[in-house]
Amino acid sequence: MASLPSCIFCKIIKGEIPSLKLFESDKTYAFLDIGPLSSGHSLIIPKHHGAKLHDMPADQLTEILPVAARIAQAVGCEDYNILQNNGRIAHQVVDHVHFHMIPKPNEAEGLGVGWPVR
Ligand code: DGP
Repeated sequence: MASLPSCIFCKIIKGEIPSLKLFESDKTYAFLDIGPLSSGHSLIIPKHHGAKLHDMPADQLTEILPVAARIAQAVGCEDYNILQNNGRIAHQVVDHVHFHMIPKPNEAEGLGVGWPVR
């Protein structure tokens, strides 16, 4: 499985940086975002390192959305955004493909708050 030693998310996958893990399989890892936009804000990532979505082999992405949906269910949220940024202009900060699952617990935290996301 491709891994980049200098990548912060590869370090999280390997346990070199601590994270609040929500799910792990042979090709997928999910954990709580360090700067949550709402309670339960999670990141779902392929273990295979790729900076942008088009760098990723399709077979490394098959679990991402099912895992995101399972986490949303597990935290009891019906309304949520799935967000995936590619490139600086698109607000990508960490160059390891990741999908945000951002719960929207009530109308007061609607799309007007924190949107577009970093
Ligand atoms: P993006 O802008 O899409 O690249 O979002 C990167 C997200 O990664 C951002 O919401 C904060 C999160 N993040 C960055 N470093 C860490 C870390 O060390 N631990 C955790 N849990 N999240 C991190």
